[in-house]
Amino acid sequence: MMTIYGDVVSGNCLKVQYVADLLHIPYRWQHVDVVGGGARASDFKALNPAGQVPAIVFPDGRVLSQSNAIMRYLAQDSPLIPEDPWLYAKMDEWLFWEQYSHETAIAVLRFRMKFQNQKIGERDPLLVKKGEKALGLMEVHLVKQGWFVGDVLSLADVALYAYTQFAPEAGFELDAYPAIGAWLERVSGRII
Ligand SMILES: N[C@@H](CCC(=O)N[C@@H](CS)C(=O)NCC(=O)O)C(=O)O
Repeated sequence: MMTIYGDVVSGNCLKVQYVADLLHIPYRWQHVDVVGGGARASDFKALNPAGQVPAIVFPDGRVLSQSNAIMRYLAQDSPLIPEDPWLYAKMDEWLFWEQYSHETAIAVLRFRMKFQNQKIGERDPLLVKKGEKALGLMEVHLVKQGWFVGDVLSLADVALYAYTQFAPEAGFELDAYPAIGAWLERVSGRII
């Protein structure tokens, strides 16, 4: 059985948990205390030199990190990855966008507010702008279609759900994004 090293406070770790649960892949969960610096401890860095969770370890000792790489590996040949090459590429488009334009703003602001007691008025304005831009782009897309790729739940939805669900903890009012609100409910109905 594989072991997921992670912390449920981390959206990146939740992505891996959601996919494993959705696909009924058995796993052992090994808690790593992210806020307490557990991912930087030398025993964990011996597994993942990047010092970040999530990471998964297979029974034969192979280790894989990076949430989206893990999701793609676990979900291969499953309905969470489109068979059509174009839709597959569009899914990847969202996954790469999520890592650079979405996760880096919303997750960072949330971490500072939730775990480092940063107040809403102290948020980095550039990150606020980046987060608003990301949510705005998602809203425009979701007004037109119910899921990010094609007409079914895919890894693009799982990846984007992970931190969008926590956007209010990063100081973003989701009332301003009704299509995102409806999509969050649709996704949570499938993965929780
Ligand atoms: N791009 C990576 C980001 C991983 C990441 O930033 N992990 C955070 C938790 S969400 C972490 O382990 N931080 C530990 C630290 O900075 O000490 C992924 O998607 O897995």
